[in-house]
Amino acid sequence: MTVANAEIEIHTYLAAGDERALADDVLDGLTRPFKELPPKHFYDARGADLFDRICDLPEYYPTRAERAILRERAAEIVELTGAAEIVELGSGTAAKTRILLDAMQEAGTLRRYVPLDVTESMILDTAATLVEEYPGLLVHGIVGDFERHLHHLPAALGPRLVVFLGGTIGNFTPGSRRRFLRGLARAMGTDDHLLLGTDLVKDPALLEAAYNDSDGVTAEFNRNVLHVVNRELAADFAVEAFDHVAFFDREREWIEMRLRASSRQHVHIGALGIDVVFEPREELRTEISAKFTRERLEGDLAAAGLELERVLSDDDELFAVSLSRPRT
Ligand code: SAH
Ligand code: AVI
Repeated sequence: MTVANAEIEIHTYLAAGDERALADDVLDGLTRPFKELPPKHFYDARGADLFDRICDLPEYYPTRAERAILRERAAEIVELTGAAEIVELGSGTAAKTRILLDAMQEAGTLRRYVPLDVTESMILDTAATLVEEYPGLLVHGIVGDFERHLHHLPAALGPRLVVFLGGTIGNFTPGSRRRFLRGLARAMGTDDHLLLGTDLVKDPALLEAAYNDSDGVTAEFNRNVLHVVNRELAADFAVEAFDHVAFFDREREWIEMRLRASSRQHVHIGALGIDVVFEPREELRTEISAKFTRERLEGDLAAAGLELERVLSDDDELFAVSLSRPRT
């Protein structure tokens, strides 16, 4: 643990770079018949910067739509929940979270912010900035994996709003998504609420444009995982030999991102002592981003033991933010 000052506590549950977890995922994912890596490895400092740039792209509507919902409904959310603290999973730069923190400050309930993210620099920067912006705010930052470290959340200081924004829940496959939500519901108290951002099913052309931006930022973000593997595991991916692919799977209703080898690739992964071959046009799946209908959302929350209280959407119904609480 690092205690920076009286307001800030930072707890780290990942070893530097978390090479071990990356090594396990790479060994498992690149030796399968259909190669795959989990999306959490996009987010080193460069990946986090690229994601920030994605959020500002004209094609990437989720951030704007979710921000509009929060601006419109933050006061109502705070009144309904009486939240004294926010626990944020995959907090990133906490850009939209400030809308909620402002509303809590306005209501006089704000005591603490508990961000949890795999990217240490994000947690450190956010903690330092927020204690300046909100005098008296306590920050308990957790550098960790929300799939493995929820049991390290501190005891609540009062009614808690657990926020999981950006549609990151869509990056789980459906079974893991329900398992994760169930674990989350169990970690919540009866006075707590979950505020969950979910991207909605819509015109495939709009969806596909959001993941194939004209500036190629998403392509760079996608390829970043190969830079991470090269650096952390002494691998020699020829990064530019992999093309960005993103398409909407209409049956499963999710966006799928892949990297496609433009020619035969032979990759040595030094830290694992293995060699991996990609045939020409062979693909590596790097992310799914599930899109939701009201039924899917209700089904997932109910299966997790969460009772849906509100579904808030933007004028164009591009995105939804739902409020739910553990069923008693
Ligand atoms: N909540 C922000 C950021 C979304 S990007 C927003 O709405 O804009 C996804 C964030 O989740 C990144 O900051 C990434 O580092 C983090 N993340 C991804 N997988 C994670 C995991 N398994 N555990 C913790 N954080 C994770
Ligand atoms: C963080 N997550 C919800 C984003 C998404 O849309 O699935 C990550 C992303 N991938 C490509 N663009 C943005």
